Amino acid sequence: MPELLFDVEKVRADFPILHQDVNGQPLVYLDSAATTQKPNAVIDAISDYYRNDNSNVHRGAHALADRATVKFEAARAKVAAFLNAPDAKQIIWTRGTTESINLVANCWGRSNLRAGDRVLVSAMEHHSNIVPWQLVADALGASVEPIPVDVTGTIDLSAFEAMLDDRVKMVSVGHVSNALGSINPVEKIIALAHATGAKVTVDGAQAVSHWAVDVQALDCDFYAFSAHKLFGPTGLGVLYGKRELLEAMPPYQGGGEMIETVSFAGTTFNQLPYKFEAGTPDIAGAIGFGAAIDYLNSIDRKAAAAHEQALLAYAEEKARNTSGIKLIGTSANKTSVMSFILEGAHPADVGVLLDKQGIAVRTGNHCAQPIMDQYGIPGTVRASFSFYNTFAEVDRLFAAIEKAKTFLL
Ligand code: 7TS
Repeated sequence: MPELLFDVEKVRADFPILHQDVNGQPLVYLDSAATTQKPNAVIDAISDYYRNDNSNVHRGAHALADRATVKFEAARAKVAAFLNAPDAKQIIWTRGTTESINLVANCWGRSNLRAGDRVLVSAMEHHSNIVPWQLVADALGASVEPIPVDVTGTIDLSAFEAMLDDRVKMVSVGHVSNALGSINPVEKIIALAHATGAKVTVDGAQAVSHWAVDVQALDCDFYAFSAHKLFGPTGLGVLYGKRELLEAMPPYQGGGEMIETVSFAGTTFNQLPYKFEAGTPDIAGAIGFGAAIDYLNSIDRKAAAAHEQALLAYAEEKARNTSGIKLIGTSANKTSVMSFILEGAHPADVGVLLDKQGIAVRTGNHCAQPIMDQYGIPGTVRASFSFYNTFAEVDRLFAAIEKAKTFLL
């Protein structure tokens, strides 16, 4: 087993859910790409908020409303600092990555795309970075086209460059593929797209939990992610956008909070970010997410990332030495996602047999059907590792795979 460079037992103590038995065995949670587990700090922040501060934000002239508003806006400022965004006003709360991308597709897309325009997405996008663009493009007579991905799961940059022309108005790509783990060269994609006048949306759902993303260094136009994949609660997401683009975009959901004045003669809209936040937001979620960011800032993130990479290398080495396993997604640059098939067995059956041994993985097409079709498979078994996983858990996974093989092959 590789040498430990990160105090994994110390961080595991912060995650209460990890300490339980499932089907009579200690839980091995290898599904962090679907959602990460939550540290005590997040669980406590949410319960403290409901115990002590619960109130609606921005509208009450009383102490609880003030406290709730201060904590809610402090969380937004924490996200801005986390992404190195120039201003917290450029951080819009949404329900998740999916809603963030739908917001860009509707608010930016409907006012900027015309018939004949092209939107490029990679062939390995999550459905939530394909379908919102298709809905808007279909309504406007624009097209959504896939950027080719090679057999290792790596974007073909020269093919991408060849696709660019002045009809390409938006390039929307994942920072990291959820199905394969490939880290996409978004810096290069952004520079190439900007050179031909296209805007770039980055789906950061699978990136933010692994390293510090700097939206100004990237120079992306929009960046989307979900709190629940970053140790925070479900039901909350983030959209960062460049100020001039956000200012120019009309809102797509109307209601309270997003307006300045309402009359039947005409309505004017609130300033950023509230223009895009109709209705009562997920206040407890935002406050819980603020605690998640504080938690992340309290650990050595570089050591955590090195630990995740060591887990991946250890697991993939074992996979290469296990008969019947075929790795799907072997790009040179990957996050700690190991997707594989067991030849001769359906991924869903493998998943059930692993679960029976206390091991949680995800099986299926991972909401990335086009790339599964490209591989000619219905789906994979995906083990995704976070910094709270151990080498012993990787050993448990492979012992469980050997046992599953005796039933399946
Ligand atoms: N984009 C990527 C790259 C994702 O991995 C996901 C969720 C989404 C968008 C959508 O995020 P949501 O929070 O709005 O649902 N991915 C996964 C997954 O891999 N397993 O479960 C959810």
